[in-house]
Amino acid sequence: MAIAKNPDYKRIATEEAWAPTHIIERFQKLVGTIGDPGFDSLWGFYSTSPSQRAQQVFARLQDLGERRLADMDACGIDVAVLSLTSPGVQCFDAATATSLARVANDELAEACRQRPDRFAAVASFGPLEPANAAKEIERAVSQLGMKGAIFNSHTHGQYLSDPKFWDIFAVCEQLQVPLYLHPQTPPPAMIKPFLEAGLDGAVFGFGVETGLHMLRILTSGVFDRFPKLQMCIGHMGEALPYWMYRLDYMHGVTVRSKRYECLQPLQRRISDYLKENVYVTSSGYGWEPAIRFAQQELGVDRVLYAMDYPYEYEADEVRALDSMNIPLADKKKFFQTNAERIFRL
Ligand code: 1DF
Ligand code: MN
Repeated sequence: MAIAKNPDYKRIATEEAWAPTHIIERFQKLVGTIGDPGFDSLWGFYSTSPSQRAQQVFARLQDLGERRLADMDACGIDVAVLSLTSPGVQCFDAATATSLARVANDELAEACRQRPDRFAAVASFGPLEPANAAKEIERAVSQLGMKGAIFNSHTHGQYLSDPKFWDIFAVCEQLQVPLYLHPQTPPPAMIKPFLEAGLDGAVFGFGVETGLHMLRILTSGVFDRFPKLQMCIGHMGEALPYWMYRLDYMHGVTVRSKRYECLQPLQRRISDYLKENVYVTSSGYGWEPAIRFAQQELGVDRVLYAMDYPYEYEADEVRALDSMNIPLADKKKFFQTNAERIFRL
């Protein structure tokens, strides 16, 4: 049975994946050619597996019309904040990534213009050309009306903690739009023990890789340099909220011991940045205890809803979150008003 609209709040889902056919075809051609076993595992599966999961994800990803709207209606989702699916343009060479990001952003913005009542979007960019990436984010936000930017963790094994990428943080801070750190598979240097156990994907590898990336950004001093920058991470913060106490303690003692040249003192604690510069979405988490923990430790203004369509399309999860035992005012923040404020919908 379809989930009805809720009279008290809109449901805004904030990590919803899309991919145009031409980019999926490029993914298919890239499998086995770029020396990235994670990419091969992920896109080898989705583009060739006869399983129902792969077939359904594959079809749903490519739809920005009736099918997607019907699926949103069936689960009571009022608005989807869309993005190009992982790894986005980051599996391509630098120049291809820059030009494909522009094309994908134009396509996604057009879909949002068709259905401004149902769709909003965040912009892709090619991190390996940081100046062009910043220009594209600026264009996407100020000319296309996109609501922020998104990247899918490492780019050919590189992390945005490296200052050569910091133009990207600068433009997001300056435009006052959120920068969403979305998962992808661990890079070649990390993936072997994950892959040999079948744990490289969304089950665990994604979270480890993405939590690591967020932590590298935090410890590199990005938020001391860009104190107004706001980032988003999915999957209830990729486990980082649960780590906060230990991160504060061990990061603190490690820095004070001067053990690593690369680990310099920060102005605030790790947990302070997580509470003041990071939003957490519930993608892939139909689980009240985790959401309540994040709300308690980060604040109810920092935790917002995401479904992770089409990778996690479960009406029962919407029902479970709808019936969370929290004040209605907090539920409205979770489903609606936090997203409206952060993405300026
Ligand atoms: C999967 C999950 C794939 C997520 C995704 O993009 C993705 C998956 C390719 O289950 O294979 O975005 N996710 O965010 O959990
Ligand atoms: Mn996702």
